Amino acid sequence: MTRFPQGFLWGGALAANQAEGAHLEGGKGLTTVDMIPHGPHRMAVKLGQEKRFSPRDDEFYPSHGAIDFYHRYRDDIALMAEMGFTVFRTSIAWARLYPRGDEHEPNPEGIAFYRALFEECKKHGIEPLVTLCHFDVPMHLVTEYGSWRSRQMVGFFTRYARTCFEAFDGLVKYWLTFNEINIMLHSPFSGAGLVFEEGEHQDQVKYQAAHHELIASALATRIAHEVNPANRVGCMLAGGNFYPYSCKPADVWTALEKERENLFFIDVQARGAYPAYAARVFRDKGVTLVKEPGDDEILKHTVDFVSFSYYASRCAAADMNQGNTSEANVVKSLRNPHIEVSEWGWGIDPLGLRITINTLHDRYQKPLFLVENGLGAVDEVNEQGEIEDDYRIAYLREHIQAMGDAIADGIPLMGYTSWGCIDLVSASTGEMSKRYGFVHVDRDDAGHGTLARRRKKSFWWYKKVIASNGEDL
Ligand code: BGP
Repeated sequence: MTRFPQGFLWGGALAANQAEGAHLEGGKGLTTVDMIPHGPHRMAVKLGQEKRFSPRDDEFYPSHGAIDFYHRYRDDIALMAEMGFTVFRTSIAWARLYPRGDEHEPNPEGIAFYRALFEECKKHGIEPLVTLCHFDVPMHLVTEYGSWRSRQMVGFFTRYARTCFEAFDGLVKYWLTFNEINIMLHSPFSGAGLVFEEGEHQDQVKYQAAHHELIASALATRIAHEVNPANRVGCMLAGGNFYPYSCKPADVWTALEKERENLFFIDVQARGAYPAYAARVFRDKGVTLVKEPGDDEILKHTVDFVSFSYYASRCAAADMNQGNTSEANVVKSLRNPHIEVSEWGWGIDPLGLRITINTLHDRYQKPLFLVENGLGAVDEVNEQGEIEDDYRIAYLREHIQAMGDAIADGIPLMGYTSWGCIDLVSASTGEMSKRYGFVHVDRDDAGHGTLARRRKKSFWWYKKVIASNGEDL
């Protein structure tokens, strides 16, 4: 039986800051992620607890070189085409187009780079799916304006978004505004460029910044439709349902609250207004939102589809101190005793994907796009020079099966881009040894290696999956 519809988009995903490298080439400015070092200070910087306004000489910054996709994208796209990709998700580095973020005119070299990249995709019959902001705010906007604390960011972002829609019109049709927008609550510097003063009311800062991002996202959606009505714009959620740790009503309630915290952004982006529960949540947290007249009208520009990442489901209880916890994808969760975990403690739960897809569709009634999913694992190159990543194949097989089940549940799913189709820098650890790819890259955690690309066993497997439109798993 055919489960995946004709025209279902198959491919893989990466992000500029985790792949391109060349962090100061082509006129690019420094971004938040270029300040996040590998090593002991990493977490404090990501949380906005330690100020970093320029890189230090004695530290290693994985984004600066990454996998050199900036210079090797032609060969890399050819590998994706060889697997039969019909979609390729990447992001535009805002600071390649606007190095400081507040210029009036874009940097032509940045536009030329992405034009060439998207043309390369099109040459191979691959549809680009492009994230406008994937964890990389230009640093000048952080130091000068306090990043998304400032309402002025709305103007900077929409100017940048318009530039993208106009410059790449006819090449790119599928757009995402902010990657994993909900992650800014958990990782405020890497998520939104927020740095805190000691003793500051962090929730106030975060939710005000969130409001600015939501306004910017709604305006960008409107602009995309004005520039070309064929444009399709999505929001992007760090997904994975919260299960109650037990059937105690208090645990069920906590899971519901966590779920709402997660879905808060998407509730606004997909339904066009703040959800009913927001007022009480703001009251409890002591948050007072500053809105401008007309904001509620702006928010009515909803997205065309809902995209999301799914790595793991999560568990919550009224008492989060019972049992073991995990921080899969930076969201605190109790360890679910009923499922296996990856080497990094991320729960492996394919049925959870079907549950998440069903929940999102019941709630939003919009087409869905799974734009990140995969298993981060250590790969060994054997004596024959091969990488037998059967564990990755097993993970992906089960999750693709779950996607097929959700389609059989009647849910419109547009496509699937597995995360890190070529090995890249891990967002959480900054390391290369946490690999997701079908293609291996010779680079280690300290940035050493030839950068040579090598097809893994999963490469041949995924090629077969795509060729059979998801039937031959
Ligand atoms: C998501 C991010 C990605 C990516 C992925 C895997 O949060 O959108 O950028 O990296 O998670 O996470 P990690 O790299 O930490 O394993």
